Amino acid sequence: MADSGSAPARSRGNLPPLQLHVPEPRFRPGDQVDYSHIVVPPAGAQTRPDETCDPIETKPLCVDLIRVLDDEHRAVGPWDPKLDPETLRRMLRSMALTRAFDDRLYRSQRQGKTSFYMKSTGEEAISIATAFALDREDMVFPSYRQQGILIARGYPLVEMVNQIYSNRADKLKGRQLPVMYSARDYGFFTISGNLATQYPQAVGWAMASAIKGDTRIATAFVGEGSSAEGDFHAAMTFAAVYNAPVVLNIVNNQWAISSFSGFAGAERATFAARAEGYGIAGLRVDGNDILAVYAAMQWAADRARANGGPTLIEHFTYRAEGHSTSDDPSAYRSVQEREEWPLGDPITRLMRHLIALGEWSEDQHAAMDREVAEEVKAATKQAEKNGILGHGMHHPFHTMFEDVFEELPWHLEEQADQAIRERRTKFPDWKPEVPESRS
Ligand SMILES: Cc1ncc(C[n+]2csc(CCOP(=O)(O)OP(=O)(O)O)c2C)c(N)n1
Ligand SMILES: [Mg+2]
Repeated sequence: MADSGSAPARSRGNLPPLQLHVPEPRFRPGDQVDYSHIVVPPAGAQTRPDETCDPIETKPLCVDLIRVLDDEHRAVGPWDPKLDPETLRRMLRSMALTRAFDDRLYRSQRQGKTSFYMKSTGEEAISIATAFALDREDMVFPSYRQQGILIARGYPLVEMVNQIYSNRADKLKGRQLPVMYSARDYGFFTISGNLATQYPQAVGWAMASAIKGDTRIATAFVGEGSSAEGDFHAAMTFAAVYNAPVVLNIVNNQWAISSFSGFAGAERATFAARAEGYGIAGLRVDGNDILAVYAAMQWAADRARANGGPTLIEHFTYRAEGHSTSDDPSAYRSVQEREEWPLGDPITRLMRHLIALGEWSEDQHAAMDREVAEEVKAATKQAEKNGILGHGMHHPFHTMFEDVFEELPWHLEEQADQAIRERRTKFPDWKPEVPESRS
């Protein structure tokens, strides 16, 4: 038989056999984790070029780590955004509210009130700083871990819970996976489960904004794992070629479900370093330092507004919890990492900073935690009146076929009837909310 291309390996002369490198995380469950490979430069040591600089001037900032809060909890260096204490307290509260929301809704899933939930624990600074640094009119194209932006923009918590419970008040009519919010009036683009699609969408939106002569900019978020998607690179090319007014964020929380960041390229270069290849500005920032994130976001937003073009920001952080309620991280990583993460916890860091300024106290903090927990509890109780998973108080079954076509095409009409017939066979006691046949 002719050679099919699967002939056994053979040596040619003295050439070594070819090999692939398959990344392997440094530590697995039960290992003593050593963080010495994570370089944490001193806070305040990073230079801050002008927002209108040539992209190449940001090259050192793509491998460094922009940090503002130092070990004594002071804000130092040229990236200190010099925010007033009242703003800092509002940021602290938004982070605490986001964490309280996550904690309660996670428990709701365990109680069977929803099928699914995703926390952003440890990454709150990234969302909250973004919401504070951008204008309310700027458009956000988030991934599923930026609920903090919606919360900080004042979206009603009860609407979020209605969506998570897929109940009769869910504005998305139960058509989206829980946590995949959509809030046009809050500049929060529909979250998509198809990773990285938000990147080209954000760049397209930003280009349209420029074409229309508008002044609003766009921002997009992907996880470091999702940055391995083709959409990421297509978006980078468009953003660079047309100098789109967009801030492109990579949240490097070290993990993509059970895959460590090495599978997305972290062993080779920082994620921010990709900016240089596309000829755009790049920044790498301590994602657990809310002042550093705010300053980086503000810098990039100002640059975009001044027609300086796109910026790629890598937020270096750690996913403190499991990927979602369907995940058990103790199966693939060391459980101590969460406590030992060298860049600490973003809420604790801002709290200590405010205390060091004499603008906050442990007692005030404890009182705030109680307040935000009550606020979330009240929202969930209110949403529960509209129904929880499996209690039948969802949008009428037939509505799943509506709202796409002005008139339902014949094949969907058939599918709708078939679905209703199947449902009647499986659940003979089912009382349809509408006539059983649509015809
Ligand atoms: C295109 C696509 N591929 C794969 C998945 C399955 N998936 C959902 S979340 C996830 C991990 C993403 O990790 P990362 O981008 O680092 O974001 P993080 O969850 O850490 O915030 C994967 C692989 C998907 N939803 N879409
Ligand atoms: Mg990740």
